[in-house]
Amino acid sequence: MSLILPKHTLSRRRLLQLSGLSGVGLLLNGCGSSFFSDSVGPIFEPLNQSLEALLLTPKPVPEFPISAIEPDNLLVNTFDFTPQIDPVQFRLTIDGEVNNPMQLSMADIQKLPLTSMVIRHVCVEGWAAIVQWGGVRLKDLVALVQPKSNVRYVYFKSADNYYESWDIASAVHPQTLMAYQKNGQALSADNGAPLRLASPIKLGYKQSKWVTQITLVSNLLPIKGYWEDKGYEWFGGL
Ligand SMILES: Nc1nc2c(c(=O)[nH]1)N[C@H]1C(S)=C(S)[C@@H](COP(=O)(O)O)O[C@H]1N2
Ligand SMILES: [Mo]
Repeated sequence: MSLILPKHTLSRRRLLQLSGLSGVGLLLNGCGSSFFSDSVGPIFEPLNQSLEALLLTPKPVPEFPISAIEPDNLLVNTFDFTPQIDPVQFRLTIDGEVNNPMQLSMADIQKLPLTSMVIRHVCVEGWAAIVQWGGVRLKDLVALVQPKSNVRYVYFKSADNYYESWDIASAVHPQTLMAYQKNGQALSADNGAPLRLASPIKLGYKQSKWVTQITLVSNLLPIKGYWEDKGYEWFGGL
């Protein structure tokens, strides 16, 4: 498999073991490293003290039943062009102030636990839609790369030159996903395939499509986001 880890290598079996654990267990189970072999031990250790405190307090946003999905209401909102990305060639880079930077294929990502949620997507241009998103919790990806304790922000780079930045607490919220499914089907190119952000706690413009790189940092740069740098509010909370 093509999971690339500079220091540690996850076998397919280890990834499957990992996928059987709940997200909370993955991050907070401090005795995990004695249970698993040394090669995967680090990913079962706590993220770190300061990030754990954030994980204990997130408020879950109420979700909708499947019957509430509004399949026609999610308008495609793309400002530049729609990148056509080969899902087999695609690699998601996760780097920055982390101990284990990684490049993950879609096959790697799809071995991690799948979370599905029905939430409202809200665009500041005046429309909203109830959508089902399926994907991997961003916090599970963050745990894999072992962020350093000073990490406070996350940058997202997209294949259409769009870019975004989020606070770490919102990024590791249990309902913040890197989604590869919409309304029960594989994500389309228009909606951000192969991988996009989806979260009920942020406005539409924060939810980058075609994400190719996730970078964890301790400080925000002067460049914050495609719309933020044109005057939109940075936090973009819902
Ligand atoms: N890379 C990228 N991500 C993006 C955009 C974009 O133009 N490029 N548009 C944003 C806006 S304003 C919204 S409302 C949603 C729309 O998602 P959709 O096109 O899947 O409905 O994507 C967001 N993410
Ligand atoms: Mo939007």
